[in-house]
Amino acid sequence: MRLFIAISLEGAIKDSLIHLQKHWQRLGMRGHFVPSENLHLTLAFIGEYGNPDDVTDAVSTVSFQPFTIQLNGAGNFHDAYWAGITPNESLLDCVRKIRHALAERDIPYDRKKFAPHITLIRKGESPFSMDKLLENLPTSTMDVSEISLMRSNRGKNGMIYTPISIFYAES
Ligand code: 2AM
Repeated sequence: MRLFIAISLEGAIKDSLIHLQKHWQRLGMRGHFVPSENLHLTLAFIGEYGNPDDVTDAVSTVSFQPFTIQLNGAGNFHDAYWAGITPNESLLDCVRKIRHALAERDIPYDRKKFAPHITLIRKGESPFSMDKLLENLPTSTMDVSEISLMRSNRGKNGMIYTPISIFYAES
C-alpha cells in the first residue's frame, strides 16, 4: 500500500488555503484543485510498502513537542502549484527524527531534501506568471500536536487519503 507521513491541516491554515485556491481560480488558474479534506503537509513519503505496522512501530519511537507551522510563500514545480511553510527548527527536527526512525528499521522513504509545501493544484495551467499568484498570500499558522501515517488510494474521483495511525506530541 502507498504510505506517507503527514500533518493534516485544520483551522485557520486550512481556511486560508481554501481561500487561496478560490482566489487563484478566480484569477483564471485551471487544473485539479486538491479537495480541502486532502490538504496536508508531507513529512516523509514512503510509497509502496507492505507492512504499515512496521511504520507505526518506527514512528511511535519518535517523541516531539507541539510546534507551530506558518504559511510562507508559494511556487510551482512544473504543473504542481503549492503554498510554502516556513522551515522552522521544530518542524525540521521532527522530520529528521521521523526519517531517522524509518531509516533505522530499513523502511524506504523518499530521501529528497525536505522542502515543506502543501500542493494546492495539480496539472495546473496558469494564464500568467507566478508573480501574479504571489500577491496577497496568507501567513496563517497552525499549532501541530499530532502527525499521521496516511494511506493513499486512487479513488474514482481522485486520491483518497486515510489515516492509519496517529502520533501525538508530548504534552
Ligand atoms: P506533492 O504534493 O508535492 O506531490 C502523497 O503523494 C504526498 O506525498 C504528497 O504530498 C506528495 O507531494 C508527497 N510526496 C513526496 N515525495 C513523493 C514522491 N516521490 N512521489 C509521490 N508523492 C510524494
